[in-house]
Amino acid sequence: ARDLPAPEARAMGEAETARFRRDLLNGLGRSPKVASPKWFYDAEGSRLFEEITRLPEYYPTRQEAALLREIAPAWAARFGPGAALVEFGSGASEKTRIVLDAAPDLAAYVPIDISADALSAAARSIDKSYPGLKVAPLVGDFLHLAALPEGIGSGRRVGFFPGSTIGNLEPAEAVAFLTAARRQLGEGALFILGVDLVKDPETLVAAYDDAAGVTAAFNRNLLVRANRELKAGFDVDGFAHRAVWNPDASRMEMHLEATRDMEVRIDGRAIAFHKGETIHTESSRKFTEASVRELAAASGWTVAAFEAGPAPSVALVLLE
Ligand code: AVJ
Repeated sequence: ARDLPAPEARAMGEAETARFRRDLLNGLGRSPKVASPKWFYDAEGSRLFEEITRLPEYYPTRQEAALLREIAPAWAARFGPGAALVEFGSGASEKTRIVLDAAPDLAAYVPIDISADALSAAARSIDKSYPGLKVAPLVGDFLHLAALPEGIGSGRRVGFFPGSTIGNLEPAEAVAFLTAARRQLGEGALFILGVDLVKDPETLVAAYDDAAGVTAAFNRNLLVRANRELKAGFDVDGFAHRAVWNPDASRMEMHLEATRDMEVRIDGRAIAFHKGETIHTESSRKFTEASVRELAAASGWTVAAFEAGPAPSVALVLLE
């Protein structure tokens, strides 16, 4: 049975727009200019991301789903009776089903997502397929976690954070998030973490700069969204998509590069771009087993299992 999202969820629209405006203006006021990848995911951005996950070059989703299918039964056997699965940044929930299918004794599922629309669609579809499961969606930024909903039972809480979304966070943010999640999930918690692994730069760059241009559209959609929601004046075609491997920070970076000098007005403010200047829109950190173990240790978790799949490799990590 599904709890309807709280009525506040819809009213959050305006506050969310205000946060987007403040955050974007703040990021564009810096040097070098930055924007947070969390603003990619309006309806169109979420649709484009789903399209990315089916691209031949974008291996992480496919590789992770295959690996999860293999290991989910063994890991689910550790959940115990009446457990609750808490998914951070739930999105389209195809991977959720792999875990739910492997864990028939699960009592509750708590998807958390910043997009109220994506969240209620996903919650509805899970609710339909798993009638005995209590589905309790939570609208919000999983980085600034509200309390877990009531009535999700007293079993073990299992965090679920697949898709290498942890790679979007700065190292210190990732530690802060995993530390907060551990506190929030409480005594005896488990946490299933998906990470992408370091590999040859050609494979990595292709995954973020696909031949069909879907990732470029996904990146530029940030400007489209700003134009629509903030009445910003971006000339979207004046920005080129760039995907760059940064070996020192062990991360893929996406940038939007101004192809000429220009001035963009947002909210009465004029923001100058010179030709070649970029907005750094996303970092996707790539891990090694050692860097995952370091991250876990710094966050107070123990690595109970580390499973890497076949090339192009991603890994799933069970934390306790
Ligand atoms: C959903 C954040 C994991 O970083 O690979 C895909 C987003 N960006 N293509 C990633 C993304 C460009 C994706 N995450």
